[in-house]
Amino acid sequence: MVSLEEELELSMTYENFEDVPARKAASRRSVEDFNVPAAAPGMKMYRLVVVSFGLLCILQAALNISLRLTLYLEAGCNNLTEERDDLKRTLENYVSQQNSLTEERDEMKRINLDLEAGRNLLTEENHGLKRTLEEYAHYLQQGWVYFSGSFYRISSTMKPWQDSRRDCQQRGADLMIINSQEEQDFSRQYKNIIWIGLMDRDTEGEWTWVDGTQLTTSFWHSGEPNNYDKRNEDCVNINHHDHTNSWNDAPCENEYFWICEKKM
Ligand code: 2F8
Ligand code: CA
Repeated sequence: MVSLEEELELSMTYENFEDVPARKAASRRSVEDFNVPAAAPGMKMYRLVVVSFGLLCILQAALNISLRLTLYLEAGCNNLTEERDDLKRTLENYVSQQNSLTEERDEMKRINLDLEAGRNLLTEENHGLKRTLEEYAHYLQQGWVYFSGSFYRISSTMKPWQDSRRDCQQRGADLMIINSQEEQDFSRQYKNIIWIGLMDRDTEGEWTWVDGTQLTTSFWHSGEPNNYDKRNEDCVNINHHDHTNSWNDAPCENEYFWICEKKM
């Protein structure tokens, strides 16, 4: 607040009074007395204007400050909003990248599983081929001959049909089954009489192969099977090698060479 003395001095400066000392004295008295009005109505108005001006200045300053503060806060707020939006975009990018990476990882997992399955298949196939190769090497070393998917072996001794068959079975094979012209032609290269895996021991006249199948394609020699002299000719051999049709029925107890077949 402005003191009375200060107001007086201000009044003197702007209003140019002649009797300054007298007024100063009067003013001091008014200050000292307190109860006595120190200024005239013009002075009051003047004071009011000055005080109002001061208040306006203060108000102006406050408005300036608040305006600047508002602008400052608004700018800060805008910066924060931009930063927040930037962070949001960055976060969205990260999430998007993470989703892409997750998809890539899952795809790689699927490919890996497929590759593993393929490798397992190849490994199994490889083992199978190795076993087959070992088996082929084994039969070739034992003197077997390969023809059209089977190995064949001619015996070096003669035996009845049943013993001949047993020998083949002990070698993991059976007596030869002929079911094509090619096989029939192949069988005729051996010039001895040889047992094959065909018989009608179970039912007379019903010719059956050793794998249980019925005879369909046959290569009987002319006049065969004849159950010659009613001697129970229940087993079949290759007898007439010079003929395409070379088969003959003969008693199973007869001893002949034999031919084993191992299907591969
Ligand atoms: O040993 C039995 C055998 O004898 C002859 O063949 C050599 C008979 N052939 C003919 O009679 C034409 C076979 O039928 C017989 O099995
Ligand atoms: Ca016969």
